[in-house]
Amino acid sequence: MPASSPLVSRLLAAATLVLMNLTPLQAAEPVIDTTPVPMADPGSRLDAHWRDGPFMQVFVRSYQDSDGDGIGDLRGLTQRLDHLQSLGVRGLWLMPIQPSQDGDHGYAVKDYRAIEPDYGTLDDFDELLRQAHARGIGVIIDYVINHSAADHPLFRAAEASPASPWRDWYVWSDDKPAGWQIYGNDPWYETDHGHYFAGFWSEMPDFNLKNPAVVAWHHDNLRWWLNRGVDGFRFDAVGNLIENGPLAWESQPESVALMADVAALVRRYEHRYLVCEAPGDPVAYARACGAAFAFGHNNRLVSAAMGSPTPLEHVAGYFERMPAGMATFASNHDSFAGQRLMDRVRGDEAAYRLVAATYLLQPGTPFIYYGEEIGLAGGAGLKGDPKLRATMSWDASAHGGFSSARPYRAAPTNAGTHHVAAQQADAASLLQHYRALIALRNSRPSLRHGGYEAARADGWLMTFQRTAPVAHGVERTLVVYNFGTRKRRDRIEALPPGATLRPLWRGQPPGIRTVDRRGRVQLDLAPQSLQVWSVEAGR
Ligand SMILES: [Ca+2]
Ligand SMILES: [Ca+2]
Repeated sequence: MPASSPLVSRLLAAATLVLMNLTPLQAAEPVIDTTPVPMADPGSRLDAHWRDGPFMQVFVRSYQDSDGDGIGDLRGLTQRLDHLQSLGVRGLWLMPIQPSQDGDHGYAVKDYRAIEPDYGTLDDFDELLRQAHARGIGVIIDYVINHSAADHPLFRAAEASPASPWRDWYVWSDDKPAGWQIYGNDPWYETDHGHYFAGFWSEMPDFNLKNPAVVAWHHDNLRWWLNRGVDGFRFDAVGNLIENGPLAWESQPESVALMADVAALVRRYEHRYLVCEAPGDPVAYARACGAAFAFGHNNRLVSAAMGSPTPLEHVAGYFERMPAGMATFASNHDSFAGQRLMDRVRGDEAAYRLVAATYLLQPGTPFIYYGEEIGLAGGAGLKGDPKLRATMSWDASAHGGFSSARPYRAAPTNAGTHHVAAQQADAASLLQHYRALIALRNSRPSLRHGGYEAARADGWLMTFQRTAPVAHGVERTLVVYNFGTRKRRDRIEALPPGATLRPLWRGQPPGIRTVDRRGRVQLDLAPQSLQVWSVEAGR
């Protein structure tokens, strides 16, 4: 528009100035909804014990494609719930299901209250919840509180102008701060207006969790999902929430306190569950969150199964030191936690079975990684984390039953021989081993959530007892492993004198044993084997 006079020109300039000043604010208004979300618990259809597990960790993108685009989705997962139910799984952990910038793992979240379009819709999610609950299975979802995607409208607004009302939702510095190194990288990234902090990836800027408005908004997001009926959360990277300096960024007291507040929020809802990922300090976060992953235990367990007796002492002693709420696992979606179990044991299925039998019968809440129950190896031709996140293998058809189309990612190297259909038909398969272990665990309160006593490792022998109060007294279970490759005869001690032992595990010799008056019994153990006994008081 041409200016016809100096006055009009000045007026236009003034109007433009007003518009320029307003633009950031006007643009900021619709960026996100900050209306408080009050608690409205729909209740729980699950009994309180669903939280004892075991859980199955599912990467939706690689689990089951329902619409022929080669990408796993929520409807596909819903179609596979019968498999999970028949396995005895009581909970699912879904890696992030919100729209993401990465278009893969999902940890770069673009919208905290929506579903990744590749995965389906909120209606699909509600249906998954209904169908899972009808099978006695709870569903927890990943929640990424530490950072958003750089493409999140909040960060784009914060980045656009230091005057943005969202600027303080992220971590900024005019000059590049010195001395920072996180996982080998400088976490400060330059923009046209200062440097922002991103601990994991330049495209995942850290939220400023010292800003109470940010924390309040995350609490609203959590209530939004809980009000919808989700059964809880797996919290990502909780050791990295609040940074106090280049030498004080991991597991700061403020981060632990922040998670204790989240745990209190989740606890107000019926039968919900929260588990935290904190490899640097699992114990502190197990106390704050109620549960945290047992990083380290997985590695020692694998080492023991692969022939190192020293770690076996640590495996036996773990739950004498650690809270019972530790979430145990053999492997997960991150390569820093190790390769898929089949690759770690280099195809030794006897070792594999021992690892499963240990973490499924010890205390803690077990998390099985999808495909672990059929012994899937890493993805063919893949490296790094994608190798651990290959497609699920259901049957012998063209794409393993995962999809009718070419899958977005390669199948596991052993998908041809390791799939659900084949193992379903084979009584001696790994799948039946998992099913039997889980059935045993689910059938006995002492194994599901009981105490841990008389743990001992002696060379290749490991033994412990589990106890729980039941209607008729105390249920006691004796568990004995021979991790060695030779048979052995061992005297197990610290049992109730005169007790009767009844066999519970399908692979052990039949017959009843009697504990002597000093509380001892002699057992013959096959190589790389497990025995589980019901210990019943003598008369
Ligand atoms: Ca699909
Ligand atoms: Ca942080």
